[in-house]
Amino acid sequence: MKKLKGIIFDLDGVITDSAEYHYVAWKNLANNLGIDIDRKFNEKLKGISREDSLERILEYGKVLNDYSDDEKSRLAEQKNEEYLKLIKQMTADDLLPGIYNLLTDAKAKGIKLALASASKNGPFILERLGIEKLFDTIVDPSILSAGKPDPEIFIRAVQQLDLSPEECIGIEDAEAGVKAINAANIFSIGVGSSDVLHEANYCLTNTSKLKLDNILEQFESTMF
Ligand code: B16
Ligand code: MG
Repeated sequence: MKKLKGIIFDLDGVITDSAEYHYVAWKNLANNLGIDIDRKFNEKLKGISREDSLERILEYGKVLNDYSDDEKSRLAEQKNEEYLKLIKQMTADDLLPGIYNLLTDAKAKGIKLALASASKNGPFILERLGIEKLFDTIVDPSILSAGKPDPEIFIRAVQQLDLSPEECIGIEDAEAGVKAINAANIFSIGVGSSDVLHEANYCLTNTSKLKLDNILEQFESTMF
């Protein structure tokens, strides 16, 4: 029988709802530039790096060519400053439902845990949430040559865990993230709307449904 040896977690929208803080910070920045973004557009920013998110917003506002690289760096920094102010207040209470139990249940079974987040603020957020010690490894997004939906971040997570893709599952809330997990040949779990995450091997509406027993049952019974 297949044996699950590693779980690779996305951060924003899976472990904690920092996706909402990203949205608030980007919306404010975009408004200052005369661009109005809504939640539907924001779906396209989930899992996408800070720099690429800014490009997408400027493109959406049809002003991509109006900014130099230096100006774009400053704008990205400005967004991050506002985002940091929002996430500084985070505590263990900000863990999404079911996540702490999933992490500790997996640990108790000897399953290794990795973080595969596009966020450069990942280690800081894990610390704020008090769960950094539960993770065996964190992929550093600054060394990636391509972001999600490219599979690189998940391939690196598997390597850092010293496992193979078929021994792992990946959990994501973003369309780009599910695509990245699938392209890495890892069993994918999507958390959120099945309209957005229909490519996932297993889709759940929210994190409270992420129970280790269910996950093991799905993983073991799916031909992969
Ligand atoms: P930062 P994930 C991603 O994290 C977010 O979904 C995305 O909205 C954000 O732009 C990206 O991290 C970069 O974050 O600005 O903190 O480096 O979903 O891959 O955990
Ligand atoms: Mg996410």
